[in-house]
Amino acid sequence: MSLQQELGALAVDIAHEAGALARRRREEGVSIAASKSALADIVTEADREVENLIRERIAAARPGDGFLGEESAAERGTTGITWVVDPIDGTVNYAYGIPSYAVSIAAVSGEPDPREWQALAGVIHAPALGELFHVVRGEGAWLGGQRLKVNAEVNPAGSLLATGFGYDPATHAAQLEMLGRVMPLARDIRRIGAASLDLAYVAAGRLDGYFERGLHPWDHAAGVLLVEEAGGVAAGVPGSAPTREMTIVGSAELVARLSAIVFAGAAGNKATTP
Ligand code: LIP
Repeated sequence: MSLQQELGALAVDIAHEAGALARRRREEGVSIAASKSALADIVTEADREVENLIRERIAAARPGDGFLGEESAAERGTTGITWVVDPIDGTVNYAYGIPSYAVSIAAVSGEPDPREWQALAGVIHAPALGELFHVVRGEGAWLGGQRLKVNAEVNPAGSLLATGFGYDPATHAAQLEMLGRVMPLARDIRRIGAASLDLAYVAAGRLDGYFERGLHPWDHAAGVLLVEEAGGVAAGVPGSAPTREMTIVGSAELVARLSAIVFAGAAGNKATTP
């Protein structure tokens, strides 16, 4: 078994356990533990409990690996591998009882910086929806046993696009202005509320493309590898990998068209980065 296969198998194993815990806690009732960057940016007790479980399982299986999670302190490792984890992506959906939430776990090599790392394996598990997306670099992207492929067809009706909005209300005007510029490209827009699922759905061809400003590394680490292994392209600002400034994924042709629109407006309109 190669290193990436070992990392992928561990990620899937942990995601099953973490997803079961998240779902159980949801059924028992969810309590908000705190707000973070803005009033709307909540963390639940379950977010923290699930991340602790993931962190403990990884440390037991691979002591020395680094950890970069949404709810706990970052830790640099000694092995060259870092785990990038969003224990419950789609936290607001989770708090409201909307089933579109997911455990997102990725293993990356190199610097724990999305501009520099190489993602080796990942998993996105939506326990309430009964779906587990998994990926190992060089071995394709999968939903269970079904191989995934991004949708590269250009539909005359336009593209089915997903996006999202930051928790900080101060970012909404610029994000809505950007959406207005993108809309002529779209047949419709979806706002699912969990970046990892947006990314997984692009990989699965359920969406043609997805763009969002303000994502954290744990939101996109696993999903970007899924999209790339499904034949898609992931971009940030022109010439960069996805970062907080921008994440755009889809077929190469759609990403080029979306980037041209998204960044044409940015030149004249100093959009605030959340
Ligand atoms: C969320 C993302 C979503 C984005 C939200 C938030 P969280 O992550 O999945 O796409 O629009 O602002 O970043 O906070 O639920 O882990």
